[in-house]
Amino acid sequence: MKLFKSFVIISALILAVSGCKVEKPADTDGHDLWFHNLEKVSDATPAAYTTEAIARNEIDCYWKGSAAVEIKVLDKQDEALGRDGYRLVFSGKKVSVEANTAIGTLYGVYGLLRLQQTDALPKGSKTITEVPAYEYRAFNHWDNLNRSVERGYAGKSLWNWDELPDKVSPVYQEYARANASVGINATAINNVNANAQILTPEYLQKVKVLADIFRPYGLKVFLSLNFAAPKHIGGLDTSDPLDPKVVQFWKDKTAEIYALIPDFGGYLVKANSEGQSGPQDYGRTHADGANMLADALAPYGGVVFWRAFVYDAQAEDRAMQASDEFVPLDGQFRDNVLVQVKNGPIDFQPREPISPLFGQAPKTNLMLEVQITQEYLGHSKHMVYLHPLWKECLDTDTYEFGKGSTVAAVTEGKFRDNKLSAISGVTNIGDDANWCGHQMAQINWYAYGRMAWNPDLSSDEIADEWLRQTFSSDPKFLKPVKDMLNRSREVNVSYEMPLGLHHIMASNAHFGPGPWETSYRKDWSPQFYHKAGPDGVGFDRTVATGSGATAQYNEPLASTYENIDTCPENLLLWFHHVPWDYRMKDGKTLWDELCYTYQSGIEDAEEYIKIWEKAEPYVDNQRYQEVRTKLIRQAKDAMWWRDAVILYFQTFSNMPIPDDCYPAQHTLEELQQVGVFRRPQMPQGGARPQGAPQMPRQPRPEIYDMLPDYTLPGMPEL
Ligand code: GCV
Repeated sequence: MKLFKSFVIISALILAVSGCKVEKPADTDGHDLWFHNLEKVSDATPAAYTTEAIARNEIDCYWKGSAAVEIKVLDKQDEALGRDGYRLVFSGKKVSVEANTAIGTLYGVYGLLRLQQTDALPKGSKTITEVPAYEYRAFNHWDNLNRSVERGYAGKSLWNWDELPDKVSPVYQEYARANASVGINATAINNVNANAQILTPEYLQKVKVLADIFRPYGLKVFLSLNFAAPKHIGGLDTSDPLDPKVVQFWKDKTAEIYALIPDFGGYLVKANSEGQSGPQDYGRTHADGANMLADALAPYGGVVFWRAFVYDAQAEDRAMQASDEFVPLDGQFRDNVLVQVKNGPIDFQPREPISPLFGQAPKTNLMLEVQITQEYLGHSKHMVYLHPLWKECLDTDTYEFGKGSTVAAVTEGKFRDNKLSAISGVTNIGDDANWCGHQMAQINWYAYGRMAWNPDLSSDEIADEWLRQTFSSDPKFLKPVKDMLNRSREVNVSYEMPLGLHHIMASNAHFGPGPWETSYRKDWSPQFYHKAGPDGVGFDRTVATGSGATAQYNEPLASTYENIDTCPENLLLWFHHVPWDYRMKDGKTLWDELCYTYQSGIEDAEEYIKIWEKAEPYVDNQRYQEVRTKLIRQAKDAMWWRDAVILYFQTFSNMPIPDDCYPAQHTLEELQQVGVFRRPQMPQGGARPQGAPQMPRQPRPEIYDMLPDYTLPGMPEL
């Protein structure tokens, strides 16, 4: 008996130890996104292509609980739930999904399945109420009609315009379902650098097919419009928003769209920005342009997302321009216009302060635009979880209406009578099998949706949800991989643009370092932003000696940024021009701090590889290998960034790289060659020379062939 007991104990111990050995999951290309771990319990198909039938079918196919699930559109409207909110009532052997609308119940069904998949179902009776913070939770596709995607790194556009309207890809429905599952309810399907062709009858028929597919999933179509469409496709000789013919053109066009798509969302507009036409071409204001479109949409309940991303080459400080142009227009926009503001005042850099406009236009419906595609954060080559970046912006206090006027509160409309509210994200989706180019970039799609629904969710909570649904809930996988994701934005800042440096990437492709580059437009030139010289580095935006941008913030932010001693060090070089030997709070010189920050970024990127290798047993081979290959590349790119930026700055600082940092592997001259092949150097501020080549928008595939190879000092075995 004793012997038997010992045998049992030893066997249990062996089992416990070999418990580390998990069964290797089957390979996947990642196309099933965060539905990956949903197990089918039935092969039922929806009874009809309606929201109600889809909601029922999702439960029939995937609900594993023993409790019966009732899905109920409330007879008596519950104001607290609004249009999209839902309630999950758990009681005994029943779960009730309740909402005011069918789409509310569908969100509730996805909410319930998420609780199931993340081991978060309540044990006893409980009621969970969920109401989205924003009315419009929008996607912006920068997809062109030829299926290229501006700043897209995941293949071609999903929309196959040549095949539409006759041939319909199953991907369109998969896309709508994925969006509904995280609450995204609006999608502007074409590039803001818009081709007016999208508004022709031929294209509108194609758009209608997409809208019909998206409708049961609660996804409204928006169109980006070209402000010059009256001239381009309307046969008019002007696009002046105050010209009656132009007003009529937009009224007719809008009526034509609503006849095809009764729940059409509205227009997204980039006007008088980066060469796009706009009301200013006719001496009119942004408000004139936006209001004219808003009036055309108003009878149908449509809205205008009017972008505040404006700047021109002559300004002393690009960071000030959106405020300079839009603050004087505060109070002039119609109720159904939302002014769409990028999170920072320049352009989706790895770190920016908030756009000051969030705190300066109390009478305007302001909405936040974030970028999900990683234009400046390593494209789909680098693993960067972006929620911490977005959350930093949402949580920043503008102080506009006193303490607590965070960007989230302002954009949610907490201080306005008009409760119209919206948020936009520039997608990272293409026709790649895994949708996003990088398996780990799917988290940014997921996180965007969850954030748009609930801006209070933490990065950690969202990463936890996503990893459990997409990979594994095993703590040995979950904890280290989640930690790695949570740190990844800060790591990216460390190896690309630390301490407030910005816009020092190689031009055009916006990939890799290019601090030495000049451009025929000074505001596209990295040197314009870092201003490195023998006296130091950084953009002086103080009122005392610089551009005065700090004054665009409300107190106490303005003085905090103005004063070098109180300015957060992670934005130091954004607001100040700082001597190389300036003493940082930890006693190091600015130069050493820069070197050590880059060094930490490289070491962290190297550590990702080790963490991922330990996660190997929990991940199918296909996704494991794909991610590992990209992580190796990312760590090498971190070295590349460091070498390029530090060696270039060293020509001004004349200070050594500290001995305990990795030595440079390549010379500045070698690295500058990479740049030379990518972009001809042009005199700063000069005009584009006649016949100068128009450089490609995307990185050339051979970029790594031009780049000398890197070894990773912290990873000798690679
Ligand atoms: C769609 C940046 C990007 C452009 C983009 C623009 C915008 O400048 O590089 O590709 O154009 O932002 O947001 O309109």
